[in-house]
Amino acid sequence: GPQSDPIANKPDFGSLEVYYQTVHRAEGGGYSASGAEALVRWRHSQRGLLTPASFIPVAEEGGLIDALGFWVLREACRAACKWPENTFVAVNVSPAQLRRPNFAEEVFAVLQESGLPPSRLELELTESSLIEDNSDVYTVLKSLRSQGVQISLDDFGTGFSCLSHLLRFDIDRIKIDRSFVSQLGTKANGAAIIGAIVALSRNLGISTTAEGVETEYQRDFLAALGCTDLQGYFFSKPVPLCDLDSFRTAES
Ligand code: G
Ligand code: G
Ligand code: MN
Ligand code: NA
Repeated sequence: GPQSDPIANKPDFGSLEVYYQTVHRAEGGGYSASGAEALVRWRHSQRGLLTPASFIPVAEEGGLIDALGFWVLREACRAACKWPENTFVAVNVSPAQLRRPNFAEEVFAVLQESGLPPSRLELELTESSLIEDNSDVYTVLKSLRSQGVQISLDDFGTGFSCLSHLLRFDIDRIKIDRSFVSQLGTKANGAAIIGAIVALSRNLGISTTAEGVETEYQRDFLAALGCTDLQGYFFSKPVPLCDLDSFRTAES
């Protein structure tokens, strides 16, 4: 059934790979990497490297998303253990995963096994995870945060009733959707909306990551607004772990 051990029932994930896209923070005149987001890929023998849009919905419908999600989580935690201590790894979580009553305990087990401190893990939820008025989800999030796991709201501004989610759930970070960032420098609306989200977040004590930063203009504009972190092709595309140069230490 859906509540059985997702790891024991793990299908063969041999052709899945985790890519990482760095997240950057203004520091001492530069922009150093503060963390990275794990983004799953499927290396298909005939069709090449597939992005999640082509297989995540299938995994969700076929009941494989729990197993896939835990596989990505484990890979990401193991990888992040070798990065500098002040960095985080962000992992995307599907709504179905969050509906598992034991989800928090399962995450703690992966953290313990990998040795990654909970505060270095950030779980990215979409607003659709929070839409159903589900007290289990509330309990799961509370439990995760009580151990120091960070919770972020992905694609912020594109879903429904986002402000009521901020009222009901304690969130550590908002990820500003790239549709707003892409308007910077071309349309006034994007700047106004991002300014409002950043101001709101600061007042609530929530961090912000702007996604889809592609130009120097966008970087400078977002930094001036007080956006906490920046992510996008301007800094780096998602890359395989072996190409993640930002976190490489002298010995590795
Ligand atoms: O990787 P890409 O750059 O194409 O990402 C597309 C979408 O796939 C994003 O919305 C991202 O949140 C989602 N995604 C990427 N990796 C994972 C994953 O491991 N689990 C889930 N549930 N979604 C993921
Ligand atoms: O989880 P999320 O929905 O935020 O997924 C991030 C998606 O955004 C991935 O598909 C990733 O490849 C993509 N992405 C990351 N940076 C950029 C960027 O600067 N521009 C564009 N167009 N897409 C980006
Ligand atoms: Mn994401
Ligand atoms: Na996003």
